[in-house]
Amino acid sequence: MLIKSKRGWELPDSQATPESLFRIRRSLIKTAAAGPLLAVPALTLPIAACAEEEREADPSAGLYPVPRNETYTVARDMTPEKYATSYNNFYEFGSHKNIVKAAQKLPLRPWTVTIDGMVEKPFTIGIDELLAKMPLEERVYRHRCVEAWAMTVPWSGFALKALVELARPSSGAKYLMMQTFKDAAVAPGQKQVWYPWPYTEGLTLAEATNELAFIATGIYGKPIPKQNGAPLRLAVPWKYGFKSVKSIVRFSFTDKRPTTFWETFGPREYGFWANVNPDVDHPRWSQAKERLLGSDEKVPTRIYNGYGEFVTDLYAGPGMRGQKLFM
Ligand SMILES: Nc1nc2c(c(=O)[nH]1)N[C@H]1C(S)=C(S)[C@@H](COP(=O)(O)O)O[C@H]1N2
Ligand SMILES: [Mo]
Repeated sequence: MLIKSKRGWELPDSQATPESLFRIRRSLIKTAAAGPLLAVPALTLPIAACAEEEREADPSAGLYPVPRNETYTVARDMTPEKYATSYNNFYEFGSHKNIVKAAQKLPLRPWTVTIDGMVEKPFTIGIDELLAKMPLEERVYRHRCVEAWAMTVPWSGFALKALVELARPSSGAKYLMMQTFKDAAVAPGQKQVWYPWPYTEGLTLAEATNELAFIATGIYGKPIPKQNGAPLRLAVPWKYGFKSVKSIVRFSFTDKRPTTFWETFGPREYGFWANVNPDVDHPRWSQAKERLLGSDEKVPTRIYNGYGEFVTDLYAGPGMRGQKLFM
């Protein structure tokens, strides 16, 4: 059979994915023969089938829609809602794109967020109390996955800076670490022991307080669906999508750079900074173009995903010399 060799951006997403570090996985499965890894393959676990109309009502529904902040405009069509809410990356619920049903197991309440580390006084706050304190607005942002698919969506939520101010970090804090919940009874993907759960991400404090850094609590004028990271997820549109950690339960301030989920899993391919740059290829594919969800049109990718005017200065200092800013 003749196999046409494809450019990276022509690869189906199933190939152009972090999960295609299959070598590691295979060798683990081999060594674990007949062990728990094989006995409980995540994809065959029963998942809670749940039709749209049966879905749990979101207690925050009354808060939306919220006024749009027109500072952030995007010169391309909005992705139709059905694509943005049905083609997802959420490895806790499966290492493929079709995780909507599995994600319905995620409980919306009670949901608490812990703010700790280098802060004046650590505290835990319920999501509804947090939502009541934060200035909610809508922002239309581009989203660029490292796998080379992209979308344009209206997020609702609040500036991450507002949460940093609420947290009152001490002067020595340099980074903000953010973590997803950990509960393998809810998220069968977390039984895949070769991943470094819980999903962890981080930003410098300068990045976290940049005006673009956003905590999304809604999408398309409604509460954010479970598959998109309910009840709160990060949106940092100048970085590859994997930085935008979902279903956050912990914000921790620290003076040490956090080691992140994908960086731990595949350090040769995924770094801490992960800023979008069409000229810096992924080791296994080109980043020059992106595929728009819905139309499947291929369009050129832009430096910092089109947000250079907001973020270029973050990376200009001498401290950035030698940093791998684009992987
Ligand atoms: N906890 C968690 N957060 C996550 C992921 C994940 O697997 N788990 N995937 C990331 C990746 S790779 C992308 S592209 C976006 C996808 O967000 P979406 O499904 O809302 O489009 O979520 C990011 N946040
Ligand atoms: Mo991604």
